[in-house]
Amino acid sequence: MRNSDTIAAVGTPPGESALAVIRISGPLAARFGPWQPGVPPPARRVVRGSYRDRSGRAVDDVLFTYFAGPASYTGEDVLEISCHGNPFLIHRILDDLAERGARSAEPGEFTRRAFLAGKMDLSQAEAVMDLIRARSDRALDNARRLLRGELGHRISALTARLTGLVASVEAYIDFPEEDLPEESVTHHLEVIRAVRAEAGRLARTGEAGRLLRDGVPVLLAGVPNAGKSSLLNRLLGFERALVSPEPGTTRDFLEEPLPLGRNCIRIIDTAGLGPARDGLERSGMERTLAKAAEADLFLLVLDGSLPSPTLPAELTALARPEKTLVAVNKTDLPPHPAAERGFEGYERLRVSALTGAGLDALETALGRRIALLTAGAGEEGVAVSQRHAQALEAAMAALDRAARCLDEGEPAELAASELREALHQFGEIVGRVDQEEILDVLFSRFCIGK
Ligand SMILES: Nc1nc2c(ncn2[C@@H]2O[C@H](COP(=O)(O)OP(=O)(O)OP(=O)(O)O)[C@@H](O)[C@H]2O)c(=O)[nH]1
Ligand SMILES: [Mg+2]
Repeated sequence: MRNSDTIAAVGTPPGESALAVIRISGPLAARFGPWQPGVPPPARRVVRGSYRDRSGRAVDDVLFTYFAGPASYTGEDVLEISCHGNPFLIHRILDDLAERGARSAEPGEFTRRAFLAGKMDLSQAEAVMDLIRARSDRALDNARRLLRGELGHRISALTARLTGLVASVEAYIDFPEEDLPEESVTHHLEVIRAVRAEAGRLARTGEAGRLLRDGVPVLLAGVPNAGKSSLLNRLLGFERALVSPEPGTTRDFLEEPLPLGRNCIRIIDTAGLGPARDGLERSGMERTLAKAAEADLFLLVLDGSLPSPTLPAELTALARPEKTLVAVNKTDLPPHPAAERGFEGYERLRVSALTGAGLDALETALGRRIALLTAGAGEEGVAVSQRHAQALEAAMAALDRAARCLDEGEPAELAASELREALHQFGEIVGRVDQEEILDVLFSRFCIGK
């Protein structure tokens, strides 16, 4: 641990702002306030004063808030300085702090210290980042539940049950000549099944967790000129994509976040799919198909004034009716009698990107599909991350192996070692496993100042 040093960083975004907050954590924190040397600073009280640099010059009128460790975010002495949000001023203060022994913090270093001080478990530390990055109400709710430690509590309950089980299985290791009695094997298997079922319920929320955190990817697809980019612009409410009467306008895909009710989607505009006239257009179409493989929801856009098109089989194989809405566009024009042929079994909506007709109904339908995709999060109360889901699945596999060992009368130590592996995996979720690399990877994704 490197916690003997003092770190400093600005916790507010770069650029001009009314206010900026500089955060300092470590043994030197109190030194940068306006207090007389030797007098303990008042904790958790806002004090107005001048930030004076090492030569005693007043740099800015600021507010100081001091938190005496361990009752602080990091568990160490922390000083927060609210200054004016001028980038030069902030630099001047940070430079001065560095000169006086408070080095620049690395990304996530404040939260890392909070974790190492036992202020929060790893799932809560990750939730800090989820909370900052949440792009929708539901993602925020989930981050708040994780931050309160709900996942940690459930993992602790599982860990407690499994620890009891390991103890009772290990009691037989020293007596290899004795088999585990039948009724205790039955009981052990029951506990394993129950723990596995709970781990499985949590693991299954990983999919909803991914969609909540990243936003549901919704792919706009169709033949050239159907009006995909026009529809994207309409849904976003601004002219994000180029639109033109020329087919083949969009070549590269475009992606934008779009809040939809309490959720957020990532809407992706793509190159139209049809006979390519040149290499560039062909590359665009290849990109569309590659993106299609990652999409969770499709919005197939048809031109209602033309006969219904035939789309490439690679696309229709992915855009199954349960993952797709068909938007029959250009309904402001006279409809073509064969416009709606094909696409049986697909939910269809009639829209006009030009006039905006049918857009509300389209948004409602999208919202309904997204609610279905992310329903798992609501049922379990909390949606785990991919990292958590992987650990849960590894734990489930170890529990299966442990159950097989017990069932087949294998030596007790084999079952015990599998159960320990499951415990280890649960430990990784909350961070009871002390592994520097995991921490390095996790906290490097944070922003500086967190
Ligand atoms: N009348 C009418 N015209 C539309 C509508 N939506 C789009 N258009 C027109 O159709 C043409 C093609 O629109 P785009 O949005 O560029 O179509 P696209 O599907 O993105 O086309 P590519 O990028 O070439 O694949 C433009 O001239 C649009 O103005 C609509 O609802 N009604
Ligand atoms: Mg386009």
